[in-house]
Amino acid sequence: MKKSTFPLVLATFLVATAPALAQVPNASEIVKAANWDSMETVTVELLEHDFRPKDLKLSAGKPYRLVLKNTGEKDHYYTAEGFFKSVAWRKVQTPRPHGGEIKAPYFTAIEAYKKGGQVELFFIPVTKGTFEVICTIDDHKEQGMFGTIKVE
Ligand SMILES: [Cu+2]
Repeated sequence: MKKSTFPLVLATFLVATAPALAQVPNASEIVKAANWDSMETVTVELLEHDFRPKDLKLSAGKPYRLVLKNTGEKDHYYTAEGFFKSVAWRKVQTPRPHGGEIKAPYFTAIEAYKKGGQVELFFIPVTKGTFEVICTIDDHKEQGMFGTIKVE
């Protein structure tokens, strides 16, 4: 009985995850065409065990700088894989003057180190919807490190 239902379960899983595997196809054109002078900065604090604020509301087509600042005593992740694959990425950077930047088609997880670690995400939301964000370390999600990013 269990054996015969397995392929169906697997097929459902593949269908459900398929859209999340795609990335924004024309991301570089979207990034190039955007007016980055109108960029809005949104800051999220990571600490034990919370994201502040927990829920973000962003506008599709608008350039953002999302600052993730870990003010806690432990390392924390800001993992929003579905969201990260649904935006046009410009870059991810750590602050000047001693930081650096990374450009990639998309990211799957972002970590900010304890006691002041800061990572800045530059992107334009493309796909509308509500995406989950969690910290994947130990039981941090169960302790309260979860939230949503809503794109309208
Ligand atoms: Cu955490």
